[in-house]
Amino acid sequence: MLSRRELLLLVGGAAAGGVGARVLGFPRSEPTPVMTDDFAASHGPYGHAVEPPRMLGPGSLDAATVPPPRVAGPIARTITVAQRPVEVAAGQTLDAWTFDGSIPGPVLRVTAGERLALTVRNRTTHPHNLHTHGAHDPAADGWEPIPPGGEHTYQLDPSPAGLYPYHCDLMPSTQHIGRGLYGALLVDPPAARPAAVERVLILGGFDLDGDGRSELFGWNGIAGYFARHPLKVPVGALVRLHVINLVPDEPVATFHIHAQTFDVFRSGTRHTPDAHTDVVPLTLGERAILEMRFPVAGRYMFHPHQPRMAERGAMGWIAAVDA
Ligand SMILES: [Cu+2]
Repeated sequence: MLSRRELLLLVGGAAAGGVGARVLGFPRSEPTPVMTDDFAASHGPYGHAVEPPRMLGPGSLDAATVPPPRVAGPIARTITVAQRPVEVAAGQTLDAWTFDGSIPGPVLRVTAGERLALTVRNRTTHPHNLHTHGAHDPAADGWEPIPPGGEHTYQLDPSPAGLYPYHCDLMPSTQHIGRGLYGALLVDPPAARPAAVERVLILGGFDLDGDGRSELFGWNGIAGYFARHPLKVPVGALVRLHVINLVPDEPVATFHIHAQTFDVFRSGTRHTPDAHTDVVPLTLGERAILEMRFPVAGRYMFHPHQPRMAERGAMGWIAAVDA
């Protein structure tokens, strides 16, 4: 089976060698996709308006969704910034800037207080950088541009334990974040959190026509993906979702789940829940660790409670299945 990156390279290669990096229109003047009778007939009453790329199947987004295991010691990573077309929905291609070839970039994971040596190579024709949220040496903050062809190693000792975004921090952010330069940094507490099924969900927006406003939205880089390919978790297990909002052009998004409620750990920096609810608001760059269990097998819908986002690709399902 092809990895997600291989799939994306195939998609990108086909676009580059064939029709070129076409940005297909979904202009903002177009109405939000409407669920017509025909649509409902072909998709069922819980259908979704945006289809993911047909080459993607179950597991294709695991690299962005399933975090790497916790590591107790120091970490060294190299990330390459690359420009390439990415099919973010069926037939919809974004002329993307990527960390390591995909949107979002790789999930980084380190234990609080341990060294994260992060080398970033810029293989594009634009300046970029990699800025991490959280506390660290200001000299490694990542706001300075890395020129085309250049590279820089950030020496980070991330703290406190929590969930942080990383992203390119150059202006205009609507482009540098909107075209895909973002990812998740998990900073574990020295004493591990309780064992759980952990998943990362980063909400992004896709401005396909370059008008500064996202026309499509998606979790982990692909619109419509989790509606077609539900996130599967075992019935009864503790599920820990690391949820980040990186939609650059909307003031706020929410994470909402149907048929269940969850504990909210805002930014994941404290060990007691800040709230227990079913809708959590997240401004740009804001994030939360959400913990829940699904005692009954079935499909639990999740989406931002902003209809425009849910209808344009950010609706999905968690499927609780018997282990
Ligand atoms: Cu950038």
